[in-house]
Amino acid sequence: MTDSASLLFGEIQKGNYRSLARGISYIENGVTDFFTELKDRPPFPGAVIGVTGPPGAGKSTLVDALIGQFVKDRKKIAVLCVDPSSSFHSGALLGDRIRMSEWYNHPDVFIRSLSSRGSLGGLHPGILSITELLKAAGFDHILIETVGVGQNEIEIAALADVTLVVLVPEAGDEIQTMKAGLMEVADVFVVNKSDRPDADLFVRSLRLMLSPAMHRPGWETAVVKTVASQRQGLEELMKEIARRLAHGKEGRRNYRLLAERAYYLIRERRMKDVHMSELEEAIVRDCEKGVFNLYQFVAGWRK
Ligand SMILES: Nc1nc2c(ncn2[C@@H]2O[C@H](COP(=O)(O)OP(=O)(O)OP(=O)(O)O)[C@@H](O)[C@H]2O)c(=O)[nH]1
Ligand SMILES: [Mg+2]
Repeated sequence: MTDSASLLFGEIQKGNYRSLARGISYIENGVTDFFTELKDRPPFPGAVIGVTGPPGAGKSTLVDALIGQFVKDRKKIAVLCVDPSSSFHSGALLGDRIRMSEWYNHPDVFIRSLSSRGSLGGLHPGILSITELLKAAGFDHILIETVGVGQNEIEIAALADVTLVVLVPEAGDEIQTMKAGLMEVADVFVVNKSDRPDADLFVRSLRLMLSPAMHRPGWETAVVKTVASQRQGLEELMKEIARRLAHGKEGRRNYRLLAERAYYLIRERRMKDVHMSELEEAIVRDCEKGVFNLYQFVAGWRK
């Protein structure tokens, strides 16, 4: 596999989209993680922009609008859409849900749906390597859309150089109980659907809520109003994204981010040969033998 992986990687670096699609499938299916290929190269440029937020907040509409802006700036854009609600290979179905069809055939745009693999939800464990592959293919920006439920938004923030959390004005009550996690991961809060009443009120209470955090060093969360469906507020949002990408995360926040990525990758590599189906089969065998002790089972696994 190593030889063919490196050949495939070479094709991907030349910008061959078919090879890229194949490479991503290889990572998704655990055929290879391109570790060797990625290890021996200087880091690629290319920035990851995470877009997360509650279901229906307008993430896809916003991503669609952002693609337009980036393409206008002559950037190459890749989009990964992650659907945590469906595990296994529902990629084709997912395609219908995203409203980005006008970009599917654009030469500078690559769109791919990913399912989350683990039965406990969360992002696909190979997603970090997939973003590296996209960088290798020469994409300037990689947008990752994921619904902010469970652990997703925390994981996405570890992968992303800039994290946009998309909210809607109706989230007025929600905001009081908003998970601390969501507050911490946001570099930019996008208040979408600002054509709705109470948008300004919502922005004010959001800013009020953020103000104590703002006094912490390295902490500066922007709030931007948009109407994604009408392409409004995009210039300001683009400016905020560019500003954050130019500065990078500051000091300790950057090291923390890298530590989280390292943790993610180490976990992925360590868990590589642990498969749910194999565990289940072994458990069935043990249970049929008599009393089952989970700890004994784990202690004895692949010893
Ligand atoms: N009024 C209004 N509607 C919007 C706006 N942006 C998006 N919508 C609509 O909101 C609905 C949901 O938009 P999506 O972009 O699919 O939202 P999403 O967050 O990607 O949804 P999921 O991926 O299912 O979580 C669609 O009907 C959009 O047309 C906006 O700024 N104003
Ligand atoms: Mg969507």
